Amino acid sequence: MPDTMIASPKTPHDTAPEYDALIIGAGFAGMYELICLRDRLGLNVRVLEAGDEVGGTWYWNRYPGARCDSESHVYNYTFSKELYDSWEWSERYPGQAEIMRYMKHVADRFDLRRSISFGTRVTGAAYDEAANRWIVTTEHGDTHTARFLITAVGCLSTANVPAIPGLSEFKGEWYHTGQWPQEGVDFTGKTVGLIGTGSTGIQATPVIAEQAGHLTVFQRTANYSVPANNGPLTAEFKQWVRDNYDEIRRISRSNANGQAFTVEDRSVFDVDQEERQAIYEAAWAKGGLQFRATFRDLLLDKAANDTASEFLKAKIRSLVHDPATAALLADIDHPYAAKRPPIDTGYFDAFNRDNVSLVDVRANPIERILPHGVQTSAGEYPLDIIVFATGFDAMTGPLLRLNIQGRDGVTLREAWASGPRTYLGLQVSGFPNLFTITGPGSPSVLTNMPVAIEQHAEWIADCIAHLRETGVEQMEPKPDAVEQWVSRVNEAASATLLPQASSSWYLGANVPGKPRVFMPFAGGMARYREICDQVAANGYEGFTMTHEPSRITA
Ligand code: N01
Repeated sequence: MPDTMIASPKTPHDTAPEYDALIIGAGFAGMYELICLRDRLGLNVRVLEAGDEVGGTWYWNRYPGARCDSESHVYNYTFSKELYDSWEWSERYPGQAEIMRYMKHVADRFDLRRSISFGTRVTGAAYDEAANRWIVTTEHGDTHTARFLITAVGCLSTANVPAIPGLSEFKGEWYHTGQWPQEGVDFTGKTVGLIGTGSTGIQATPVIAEQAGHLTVFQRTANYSVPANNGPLTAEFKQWVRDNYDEIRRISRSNANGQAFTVEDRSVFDVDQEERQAIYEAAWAKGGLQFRATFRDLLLDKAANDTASEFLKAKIRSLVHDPATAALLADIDHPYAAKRPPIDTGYFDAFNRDNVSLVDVRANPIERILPHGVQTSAGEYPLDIIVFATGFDAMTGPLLRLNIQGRDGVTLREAWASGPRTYLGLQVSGFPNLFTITGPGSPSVLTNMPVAIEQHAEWIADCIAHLRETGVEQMEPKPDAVEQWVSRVNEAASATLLPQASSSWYLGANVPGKPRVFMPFAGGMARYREICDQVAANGYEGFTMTHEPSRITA
């Protein structure tokens, strides 16, 4: 038989479905990137999603009390006025179930599901240099290939379950809030332990307390919280939202935090003690994250921050009846808002209930999980259910667990051994044609996420359109552009009080062994948008573009 007749055996990659772009994740980011690439650019796109529905963080985080801390009228897409007009939120802060309804509404309206493979967790992604394609492997063992790979995996999607000895022998039920069972958990009459007092633990505590026989909250780091002051939206407010789409969009896109409010342009020290107190009281009564916006120097000057911090600690002491519990809750070791500031509905009040107690696991650490409870250095706490509100391996965790391998087989884990290194949070040197929506080094978690997501998804789509128009096959950042951006991210953080919270997940401090690097860009969303636009306008400066051989001109 002549050689030419011998068929070479097919590798699984030869038969893998080929796409122009693969997107990992069908939350806010993946859904919008799909709209941008499939419907606007006409690309052949597939989204791979581990969950059985769209929704991303809202699909997984359905713990009791799960609710958005951004106000509903800014917690949505704004790319389409028709979409905006087709939806009406019911509450000031939308709950998890309502956000899921919104996301399903978007999926239906744009016919997104036909391009999404649900129940498909990505387990690996390797760059094939010769073919200039990404080969993506899923948990089912199948592969998909694409020229462009876009991660839309969120910043807070890798649950951090602490490695406490004995957990595997626990005879009761245990749950992490970020992997909550779809069918819910019945706490009725149960003795429940909740570990963690971040935004999640603070949202869940009052709701679980209402159901449980007894709830013990295990607190390692005390936290500030401002009342959400949630409630149903009035018909008048809903009309105002409808009438002010342009203005709401303009404000949220033109400030540092992506919210529909701007930080007041005054220093804490521009006003006297009495006026300052009145400003804080008004902000407390209004509720929500706006408390942070009362003065421009709250996050810049420790002395300024101390005034807010003292106000909030005094509020805790006034709300909680038992002085010892109040003292423990108010024993906060970091500046206000240096960690992501929680907002709550009845968190501190919950400690006035007879069935709620607080345990200090900073002074008396958890030593092990027993078959029927938790043991700290001070004693044993019998429990039927343990809730881990212990947060996430934030920002880098969701990307590293994809097992991404770039040029020359270098893994992302190796490239980021000392912390994440990106250009604009969008691309990584040595990983061509890989884009990371809201990646480390972008403002992401320091802003209202849909605003950050829309900017990234649109920038990436515009960039891919440019690559196709100009015959560029391969794009990746230059090492010196990455170097400069990493320095800029550090400088932006150092100009604020943010790095002063030593237990902050912004720094990776909540995960043992994780490099301590301040991960998001703290220079503000509006400034960041300008930088990205300028980079594009300057011919994507800082990136290496490799053209198709036929398109290279002398
Ligand atoms: O997680 P966290 P989260 N033993 O990391 C404690 C977003 N979010 O899920 O500070 C004992 O903030 C840990 O203690 P410490 C929001 O961006 C958004 O609450 O490390 N305790 C801390 O108290 C938020 O910031 C919404 O000392 C342990 C807690 O667990 C982010 O998600 C709603 C421990 C973890 O707090 C993460 O919030 C909710 C251990 N071994 C959350 N390990 C929205 O509104 C950890 N802890 C959209």
